[in-house]
Amino acid sequence: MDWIDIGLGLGGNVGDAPAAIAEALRALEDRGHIRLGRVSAIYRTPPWGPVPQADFANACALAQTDLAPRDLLAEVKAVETLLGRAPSVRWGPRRIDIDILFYAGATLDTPDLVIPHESLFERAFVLVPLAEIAPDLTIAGRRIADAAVTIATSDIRLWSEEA
Ligand code: PH2
Ligand code: MG
Ligand code: MG
Repeated sequence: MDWIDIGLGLGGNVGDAPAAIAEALRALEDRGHIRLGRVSAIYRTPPWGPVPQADFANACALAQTDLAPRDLLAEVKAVETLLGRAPSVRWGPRRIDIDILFYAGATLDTPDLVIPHESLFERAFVLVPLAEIAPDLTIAGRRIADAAVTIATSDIRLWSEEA
């Protein structure tokens, strides 16, 4: 199989979240099925969704994989488990979450895997890091940098900045 361009979104808010993102990226690469390209900075983002919880660390990565979409999903889940992600409520706190944002130009709509990611364009915590590393990327006909300016991003900060 050829190497396919993909995008990953990473996030976490339990323990040292930036360290978890770094560890996850290292594990994905070490296991041999993902080659990392550009990786964004780590951002501090307010929790999105119905669950009140701590701020998240979020980042995005461009990469290539030799796995088919379903095998890639299994691979990112394996790395989540490796890092000690425990079962939690939907949208609840987690040590690490690794989401497939896009898989080349593929579209897939299944109960456990939707590509492109179904909430990509609603989430500043995805669009801001993705626009940093791939402003001209087009997903589902929309340029990422253009999509990023249509949503509220003022509460997203670099992790390294003071709160
Ligand atoms: N992930 C969630 C729920 N809410 N909020 C932010 N800021 N970042 C996330 O990664 C996140 C979230 C579950 O997927
Ligand atoms: Mg997620
Ligand atoms: Mg997920």
